[in-house]
Amino acid sequence: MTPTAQDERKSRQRDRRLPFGRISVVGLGYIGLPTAAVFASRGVEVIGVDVNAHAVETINAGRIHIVEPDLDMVVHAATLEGTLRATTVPEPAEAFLIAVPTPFKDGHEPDLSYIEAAVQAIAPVLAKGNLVVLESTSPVGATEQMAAWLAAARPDLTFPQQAGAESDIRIAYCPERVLPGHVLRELVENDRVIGGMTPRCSEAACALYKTFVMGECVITNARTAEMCKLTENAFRDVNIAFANELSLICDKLQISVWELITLANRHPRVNILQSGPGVGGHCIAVDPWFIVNRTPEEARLIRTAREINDFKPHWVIDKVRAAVEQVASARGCVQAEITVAAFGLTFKPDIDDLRESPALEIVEHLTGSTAARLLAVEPNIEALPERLAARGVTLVDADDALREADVRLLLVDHKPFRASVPPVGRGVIVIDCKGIWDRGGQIEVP
Ligand code: SAJ
Repeated sequence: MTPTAQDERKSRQRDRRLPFGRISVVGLGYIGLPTAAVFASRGVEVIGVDVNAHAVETINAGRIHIVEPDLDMVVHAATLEGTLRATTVPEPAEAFLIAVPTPFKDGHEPDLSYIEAAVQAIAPVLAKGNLVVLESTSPVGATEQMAAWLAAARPDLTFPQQAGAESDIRIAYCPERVLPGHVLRELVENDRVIGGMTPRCSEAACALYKTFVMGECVITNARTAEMCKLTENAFRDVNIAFANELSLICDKLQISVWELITLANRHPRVNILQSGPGVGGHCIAVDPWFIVNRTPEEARLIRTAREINDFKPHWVIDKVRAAVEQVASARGCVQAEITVAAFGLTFKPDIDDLRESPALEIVEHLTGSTAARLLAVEPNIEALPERLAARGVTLVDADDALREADVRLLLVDHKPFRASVPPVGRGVIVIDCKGIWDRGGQIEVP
């Protein structure tokens, strides 16, 4: 950056009275990078930290290593402007935001090792007056645990659990709540829940987020903020499980679940979500387990919802296998002569993200559980992931799949699939998990 650009930025910061001159975002993934970029776009100097050297290089070159609409432009502009810089080694800053993964281990035990590693990385550069905010979706108590790790690493500083409002370091939990695919808009527009370890911690975090948040910044304590994030995703999971359970019931009772939900939702106080092939992504299928793990006796509904949603792909697989058998026996041929085409592989419509996708899981499982030939149609990717390609699945376009398939398996309601209902030839079976080609569920056209 030229001195002139730097001077201009500094004077802009002064003009707008930004509460923090330099912040550091630790973890430059699906949440950390957009957050860093949005802060930087408001004139804040942002140091992004990530252990992945490739990600760091890519960002410093003004490009991105993840998929999110418009993020490339914001990152490009911020690196050009000099407000965003990435590094693998933390540097001093006034505020640190931690946005690292929190997966679970065996037995759905939350894995906080990425948070612990981030804490150990920033501890040496922490200074009196700094704010540390945890954004990662976390089990209740994680913020207190983070504060304890920091206190152990820096006995020369005081923390809220020791010094209350007078602590040297302020600590808060502030969960991200943005929808993949709409991250840049939702980061700015959504309300933010801010749970400081003390009211002064909350105030500091609130001032930080107000740099770009147009929604309301609502203050609570750290535990409630942690539980709030888990509750939002568990609520959605339970509601989808309700729809998925209805889809099994309706299949048995020969009722269209799609028509049923549409009709029930006409009631002014009923709002059922949609059934599908299962629940995917890295949030809704994971976060409810953080509640179940901490309170297994109490979280019975939340656990059951998880089990129902995890069961749904297996139910779909059985449907496909039964359909293959049915077509083969009607034709008097072997199953290897039957073609199944799967429409959609991503974890939800109109994205290219295959991670934790029930559609992908179904197709992969089918490669080992049916002799039928398998085709896949996925308009949002260029090539099949190795785990499908190596097992004989072929990526084709929708027209070829429609022409060749004896069993049409609609898994994701991508826009091109929603555009029209393809005519069904004699003897073809349609298994529509999203109710866009077959509002009556599974039907056989004689
Ligand atoms: N799904 C259904 N039926 C529905 C809606 C969704 O089967 O009616 C399925 C989707 O196909 C997908 C899964 O659920 O497989 C999850 O998709 P989603 O769009 O519900 O959620 P995510 O995982 O993309 O994002 C969620 C959001 N949480 C809520 O809406 C409460 C987002 O706001 C969170 O920030 C995000 O999790 C997160 O990072 O925690």
